[in-house]
Amino acid sequence: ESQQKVTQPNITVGANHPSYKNCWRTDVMMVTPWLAPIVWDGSFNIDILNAQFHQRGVRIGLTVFAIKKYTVFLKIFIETAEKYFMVGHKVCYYVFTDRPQDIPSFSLGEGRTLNVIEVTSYKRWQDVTMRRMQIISENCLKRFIYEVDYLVCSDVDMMFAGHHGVEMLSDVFAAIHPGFFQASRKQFTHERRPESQGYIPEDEGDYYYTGCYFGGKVEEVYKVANFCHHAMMADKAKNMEALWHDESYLNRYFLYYKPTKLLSPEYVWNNYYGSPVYVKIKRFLHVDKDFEKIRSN
Ligand code: 2GW
Ligand code: MN
Repeated sequence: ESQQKVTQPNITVGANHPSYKNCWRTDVMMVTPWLAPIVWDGSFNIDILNAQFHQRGVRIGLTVFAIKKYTVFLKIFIETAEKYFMVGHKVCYYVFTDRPQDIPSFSLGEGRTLNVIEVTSYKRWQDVTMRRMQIISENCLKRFIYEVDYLVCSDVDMMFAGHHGVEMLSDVFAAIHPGFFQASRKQFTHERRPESQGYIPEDEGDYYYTGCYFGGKVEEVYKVANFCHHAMMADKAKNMEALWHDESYLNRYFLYYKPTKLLSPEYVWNNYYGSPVYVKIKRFLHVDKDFEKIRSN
């Protein structure tokens, strides 16, 4: 691939909006080639967006799975979500767990509710993480469609550390994996076996998206989750599993059904990747986990 020299645009033409200065950056890509915005700090005016979403009375669901020992992550997840996630909007948490008795009670802000939904666990951890897609898709039809407008689907071993507001929302959105936002296409860890339903050819792939945070309108999330679940089942029938499990199938989906908005790695940071200058704010962090302890049965 030829190295393209990116020239920094100087935005002066047509920049009439009084607050445009706080809504444009020239050091990072702010829009995909298919014209989906990439959300970075300094790319939006939250007051304008909040007014728009309040006008529509938008309801937002946040799904999270806490199966087996992963229930320990829930406290910090919910407590930090109360501080940073969609503050001032209507929020429904959906906690899927096999241990409802281990879910503590939380004091929630106004307009926010938490629903605990019991699900069965799976023996293999790969199935625990992958089956989330099946459960999400089923609940889209059964429940979410009646209760919320947008859904955000997250890993539980995370903590909110900065604003996550309605700027994220769009028909269907994905987050750029923090380990790959500066990587070239050939470095993306997509599934490369053509026999797999997660297959992405070497010369395709737009970004490497993380499996730990995605969302959109309920009907769009249904399509994402339903595709991923069926792709997994088709592979399973052939005794296959994509390299990064649900994340691989998610990347495959987004290659051919492109997200309408992308979240910059600010929205899913991992301190393992340090502090690059582009990342002005780390809004969401992977919590360190003792792998041995937390992943043993
Ligand atoms: C247990 C053993 C090994 C791996 C996962 C689990 C496990 C996961 C579990 O016992 N209980 C549980 O509730 N989970 C859920 O699955 C939980 O919500 C957790 O956040 C999610 C994904 O597992 P996690 O966070 O351990 O995997 P990561 O952080 O390495 O996740 C990335 O890769 C995964 C696929 O391998 C997924 O795509 C995930 O979305 C990615 O962030
Ligand atoms: Mn995780």
